[in-house]
Amino acid sequence: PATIRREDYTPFPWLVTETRLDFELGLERTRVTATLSVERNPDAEASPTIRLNGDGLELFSLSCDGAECAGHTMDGDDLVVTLEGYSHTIEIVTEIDPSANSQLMGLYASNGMLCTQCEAEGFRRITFFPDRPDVLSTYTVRMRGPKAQFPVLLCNGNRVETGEDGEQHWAEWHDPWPKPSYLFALVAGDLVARTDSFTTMGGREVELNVYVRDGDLERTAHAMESLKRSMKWDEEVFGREYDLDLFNIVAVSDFNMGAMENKGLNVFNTKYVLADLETATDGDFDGIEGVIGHEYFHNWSGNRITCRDWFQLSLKEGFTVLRDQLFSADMGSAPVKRIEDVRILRSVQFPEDSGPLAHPIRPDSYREINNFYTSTVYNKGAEVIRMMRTMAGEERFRQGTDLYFERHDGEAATCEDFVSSIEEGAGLDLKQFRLWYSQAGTPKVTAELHHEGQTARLTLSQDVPPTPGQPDKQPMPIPLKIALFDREAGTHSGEELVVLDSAKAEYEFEGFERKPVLSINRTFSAPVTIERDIPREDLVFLAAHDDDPFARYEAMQELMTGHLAAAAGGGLEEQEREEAVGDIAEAMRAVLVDERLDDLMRGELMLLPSQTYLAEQMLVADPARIHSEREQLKRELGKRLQSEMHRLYERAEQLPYSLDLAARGARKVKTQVLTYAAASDPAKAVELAAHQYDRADNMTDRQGALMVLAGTDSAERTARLLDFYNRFQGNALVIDKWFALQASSLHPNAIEHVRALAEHPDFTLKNPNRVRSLYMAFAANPHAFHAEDGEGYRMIADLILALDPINPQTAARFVPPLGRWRRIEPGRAALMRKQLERIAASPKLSRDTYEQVSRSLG
Ligand code: BAL
Ligand code: ZN
Repeated sequence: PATIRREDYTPFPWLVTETRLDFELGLERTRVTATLSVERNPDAEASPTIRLNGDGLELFSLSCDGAECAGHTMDGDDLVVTLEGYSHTIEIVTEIDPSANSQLMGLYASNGMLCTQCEAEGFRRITFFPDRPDVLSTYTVRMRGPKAQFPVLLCNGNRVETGEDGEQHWAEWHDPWPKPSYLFALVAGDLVARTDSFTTMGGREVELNVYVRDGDLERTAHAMESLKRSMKWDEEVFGREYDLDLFNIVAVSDFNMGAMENKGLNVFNTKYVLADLETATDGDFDGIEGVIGHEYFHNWSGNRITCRDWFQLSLKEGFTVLRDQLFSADMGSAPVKRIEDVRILRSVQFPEDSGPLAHPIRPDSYREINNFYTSTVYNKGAEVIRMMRTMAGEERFRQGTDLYFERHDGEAATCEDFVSSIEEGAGLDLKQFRLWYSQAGTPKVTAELHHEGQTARLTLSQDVPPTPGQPDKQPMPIPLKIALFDREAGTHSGEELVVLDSAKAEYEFEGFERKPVLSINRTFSAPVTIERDIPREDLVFLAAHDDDPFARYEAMQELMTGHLAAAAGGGLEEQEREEAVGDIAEAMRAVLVDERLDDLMRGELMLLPSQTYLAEQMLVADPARIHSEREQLKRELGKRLQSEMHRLYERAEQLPYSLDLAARGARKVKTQVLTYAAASDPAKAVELAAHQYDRADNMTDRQGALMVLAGTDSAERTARLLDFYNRFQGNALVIDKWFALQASSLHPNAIEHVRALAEHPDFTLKNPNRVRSLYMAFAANPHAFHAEDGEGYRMIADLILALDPINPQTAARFVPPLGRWRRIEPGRAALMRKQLERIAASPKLSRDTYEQVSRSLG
């Protein structure tokens, strides 16, 4: 497949001023008539032809200005039409079979309804069109179909006309906002809606609908409340007002992504819409609020201002992730939200950045754009913009974003446009900062603190590691919030922001009688790793005293990571181990009994670093050793802190269910205590977990208990798994949990369980949520995935080969776990590589999977 390069961008020679689409709807046969009004683009080089992208389309008929076209050819899947004059009307008729569309890109059938997914290049599977984000057009869409089958007909914008004609009915929609084809959406089906309204700051009354299948309506209240909160928040914090009289959300169960921000008609994975206390965990509630916010915020950062080309994806995604993170922080616990965001970054993006698939947040080339909807583009992209905000301060950053929205409204813009706007609006010099857009790799900052007389001297140096195609890197500006603590007083005299913009720099701080304790990268002000030689007692001090909650969490993590990496890496003398575990236990004891801490934060501080994060600390990791050391630490902590944990559990158990932060915190620490008990006293853990399961009046408690039971070899495990299945049979999202709990369990036979579950009648390769619930959970379960004989790798490779012909986009998402082979010990690395080679040898790989596998082997 051809490589597409950022530097080759040229504007499209034609403007598509109006697009009219007529759909004759049917699950198995939908006829699409597209009428495009085109005229020459004065800002582009003239062309004698217009290229209309297609993907697997059959051309039924074609006309230009009501007559035969001067000429046309097929170039691969694209239709190239000769046009001689300045402006023309092209009419194209295609026919598609939505029921055969298992890729879930373009127009497809899901449970008897029709829906679309067009980002990035799905529109070309509906009709021939210049399917690129810089071609903006005004759409009028008429759809017609059997009323009984498709009582609800939805599209972008406003409904302007409806009518009936025997058993058929039709609706016409008009979207006044010019948009790229990737934001087109159509839904037709038997749906019901929760309806509400929102009055914007300018007084516009907006009708809000959340459409779901009959029976799901009761589970849409949280989604609707989240939507209203998002609309209000965006007005207050970013000054952004909604711009149509209608905002529709539709939930579909077969969906590749989380959701999609189509103009005025967001299409959502049911996972991010449906929730009630019996079927959704606290995490699910948060996920819904975050994703509803994210898609809504795209209306400005994505739709009103879109991307010039797909290399600019982070322009809308990085910025919108930052916006959703800030929104969620304002709606709940800001410190806990920050910790969760950093945990995702470190467990998904850092490994991406240090592996064969590393790429800058604004990539330079791709073969399949679907492969670049990555944690780097999204999460690191958000961190990069967050750094600008940190350097500018909130107020000046807002001036920057105001300027961006004002200057580029209605345009297809670039990352450079965004940076220039922030630079000018916020009054920052971002010349060197632009390197964050072009250089891949997680910078490593080394910090050394010396003390002499009254002076503390901090030496910082940075190293941006080589990544594929980028052997040499330049130093980047790295904003680091720091504080120097007096170890006796337990306080510091103020936080400072230093911006390290050279390979090495020294900073002096006066007035320190004793060597202070350094707290660095507070709030995770920069997406870097920090290397420092810090005594364990200083980490214990920070874990108890740091007033920045993130830094306190970080100190706990560093304390545990230092020990586990040393233990799994080279082995430890018994005495060293004893001392390290003793220090960790004391720090954890302080966390368990600290009355100033809320339980949500306590739950964070109790978390052990993940295996992925630990593996990331090592040049070459042995997953089995990391797993056993981590389990051993859990066991030790569980034993040593048994009575503190018991008291915590008993206290937490008293709180009745509510969605307030205290009750959520209580649920979080309860399950944490169970995980420690499972390691230190399995019989007791089984008893407690079974009790928690049986008494549960909410999914958070029930799932937490079942997760712990799933890792045990007990009769209680079997009974509760069966109960869970029977209780929720028919509820797809909860049955997804049932699959995932078993695939991610600590049970020694997890791999056999996954093999058996793949044969379960409820398992299907056709539904991405189900596939992910079984196999993503499995690939993220190190002790099962990294089975010594390579069976886990073989199973993932088998899945990729089976799924690729059905849904290549989802199949390719399973390649990265195998692509980590260079960072795994040689025996397993060879087995991982062998599976990648086996996939590569398959004669008919999709462009998606081919690209990921070849980069991973590269
Ligand atoms: N634009 C794809 C889905 C999302 O990021 O919102
Ligand atoms: Zn997005």
